[in-house]
Amino acid sequence: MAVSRLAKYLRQDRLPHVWCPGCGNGIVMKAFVDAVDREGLDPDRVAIVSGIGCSSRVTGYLNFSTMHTLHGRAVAFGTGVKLARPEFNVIVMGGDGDMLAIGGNHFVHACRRNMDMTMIVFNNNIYGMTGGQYSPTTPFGKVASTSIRGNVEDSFDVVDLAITSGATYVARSTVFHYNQMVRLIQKALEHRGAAVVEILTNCHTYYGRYNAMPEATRLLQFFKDNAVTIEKSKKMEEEELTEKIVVGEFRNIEKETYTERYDRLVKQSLAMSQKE
Ligand SMILES: Cc1ncc(C[n+]2csc(CCOP(=O)(O)OP(=O)(O)O)c2C)c(N)n1
Ligand code: SF4
Repeated sequence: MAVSRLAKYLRQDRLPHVWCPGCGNGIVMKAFVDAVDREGLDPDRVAIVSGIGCSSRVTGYLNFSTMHTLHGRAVAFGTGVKLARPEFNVIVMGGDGDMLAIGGNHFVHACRRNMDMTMIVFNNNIYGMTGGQYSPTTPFGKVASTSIRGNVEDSFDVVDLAITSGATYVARSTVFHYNQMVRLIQKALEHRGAAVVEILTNCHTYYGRYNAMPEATRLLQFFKDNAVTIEKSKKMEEEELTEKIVVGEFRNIEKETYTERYDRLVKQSLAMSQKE
């Protein structure tokens, strides 16, 4: 059997993975290595950081410089890596719980600072690893193990949150839209500054089972049926957009990054102290 051109990016000795059969995490992982390959990135200059959760286990399988850190702290560790080794392409990956609940503070401040790194949010609308508790992206009314009669909270819109916080590249796709997902991750990897890519992914084991979509394919079908492009969404009424997943590139602007500003400040300070 021909070995995939992407196999070299995986730690074969760590396989098989721990994910449930059909879990979308594997699709995101493949899309990521596909994007790295298409971009021709030097694997020795790629650092990937994750926290804790099913999706965060991704760093165990990826054959780059990786750090599997603490729940919610991946963005903080990623920031440290970027400051220490600015020549690295730093990518932070994690679930909606990890990145937006316990790690929400780090997430918004990395966006605000325009930290030069890519943050990939694996949004399965639930805490998968710990048994299906609701998360900040569980939609209102949906069932989780901690909201058995329906979630009473409104959810975060990850794209809106990232844009409002200051991220300079923001995009959304789903695990059904493989080619789009690869393209958007590629653009995020190319981007200078804080890049956020939200990927809607299936946790059929918990989110799907609690919400009448117990098979992976049902959730993939949901993503297929409910995704609308940004262009199309602009022509739709607000009520028509309920439950729809607007996909595509929402923001892509150029702005000086945190590390660039810091470099400039250091150079200015050195020049000033030499004059004194
Ligand atoms: C400080 C801390 N609090 C709580 C936990 C328990 N915990 C582990 S994973 C997780 C949630 C995972 O959900 P998410 O980040 O959405 O990832 P998923 O498993 O859905 O991919 C929690 C609460 C922990 N490990 N450490
Ligand atoms: S519990 Fe959910 S997120 Fe975790 S591996 Fe299974 S399907 Fe994937």
